[in-house]
Amino acid sequence: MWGGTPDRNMVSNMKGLPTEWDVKTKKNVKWMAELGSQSYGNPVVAGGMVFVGTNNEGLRDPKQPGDRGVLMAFREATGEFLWQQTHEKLSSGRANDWPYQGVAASPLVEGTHLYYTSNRGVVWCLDINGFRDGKNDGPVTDEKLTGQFDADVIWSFDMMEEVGSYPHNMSNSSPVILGDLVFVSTSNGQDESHVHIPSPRAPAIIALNKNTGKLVWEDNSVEDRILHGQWSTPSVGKIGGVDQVVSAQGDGWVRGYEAATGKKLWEFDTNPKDSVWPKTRNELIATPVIFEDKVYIANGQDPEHGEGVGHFYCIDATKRGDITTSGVVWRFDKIRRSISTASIADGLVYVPDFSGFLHCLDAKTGQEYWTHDMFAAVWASTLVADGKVYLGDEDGDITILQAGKTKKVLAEMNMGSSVYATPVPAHGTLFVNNRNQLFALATNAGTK
Ligand SMILES: [Ca+2]
Ligand SMILES: [Ca+2]
Repeated sequence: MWGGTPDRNMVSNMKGLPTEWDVKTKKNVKWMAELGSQSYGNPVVAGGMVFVGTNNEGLRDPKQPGDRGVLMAFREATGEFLWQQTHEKLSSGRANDWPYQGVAASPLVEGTHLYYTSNRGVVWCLDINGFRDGKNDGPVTDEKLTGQFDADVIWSFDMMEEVGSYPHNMSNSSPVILGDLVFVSTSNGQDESHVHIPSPRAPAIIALNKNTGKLVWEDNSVEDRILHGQWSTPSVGKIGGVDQVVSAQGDGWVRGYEAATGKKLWEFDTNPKDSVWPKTRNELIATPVIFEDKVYIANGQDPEHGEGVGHFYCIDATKRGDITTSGVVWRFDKIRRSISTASIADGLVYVPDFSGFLHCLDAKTGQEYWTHDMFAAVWASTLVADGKVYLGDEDGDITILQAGKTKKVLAEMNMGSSVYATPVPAHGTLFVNNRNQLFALATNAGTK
């Protein structure tokens, strides 16, 4: 899943990941697969396959032409294309489904079931083995396309139809699961006027039964106070002994819910009370990270709004009610607007901002140890693994730094086009997608 684990902490205990490669000479490049022309989601590796969202400019199937969102599946060992599911764009256009942006969510795989949100605001549950297992898995068995390259649908839930959400520009939530429930954000937001909220009664977050796709609970604490869109994705973890879903919402508040029931436990405003949208008041696009009873998150804005002031918080999520004051463990105000999710490892927080600065902070106090300037906008998040910090940027560079209180840049490799995704480790291989290609990188792979 996005972040690897339900707490979304971008940290892995994997060893032996590659620290150098060259996509031109193919050094340490195990394989490369062509995607569409824009890819904002992250690869997810499970069941011997790699899954990634993109658009349809790669046109794998001429019978499914035009601008579409696409989820593709590849064989993990070889990069062989296995199957895809495509989604035509919504007829409402950029208001709900921005041209060429494709499937922007990262999927989640549990066993043989894969869950993701399409560009049309539909939550899908698919069989990762598609029709290659010789079986059309249900309840949905009326798929029009049932070839070996097509997707086997188990169920789907249309958030626009079922809970009345009106996604602003794009639906992008990456699901998270606890027990029988799958949680997603609806992306409900403003219309293109940037004044009206067509569906103020639609929830910001929903819980579906993972087996049936039926709605179990929903919450719309945000009501008509959405600043813009809702593009954060929820996290799950045990906090103070309680299983919580943590959701960063369109009014700039983070909310914690009892996972099983949807009962709201706490809420936290990430904006100073005197801040003014859009100059100083921010939305929340980063994913909240749950670590040792705390929630870590940066606020920021849609990349189209450019750079600006931001805030990063460590929140005590064992508190209840409005914990905007009582729940602040520390805050860090030198960060700029950020859409990146933090990594917390060995007492340190690594979090980049959209202005291109990677910050290393003390997880307990928020003290800053160092900042690294990537010299390019950062949409992605850090991966910490094997004592190293990996981070990609809009110039297409992946920088590898030494993890720890002392800054040391170890390597920088260019991927050929913008990297909006976060490097994903699996079985000693690093999976990285740029805008249009998916790479499997491993030491001693490739031609040199
Ligand atoms: Ca099947
Ligand atoms: Ca089916």
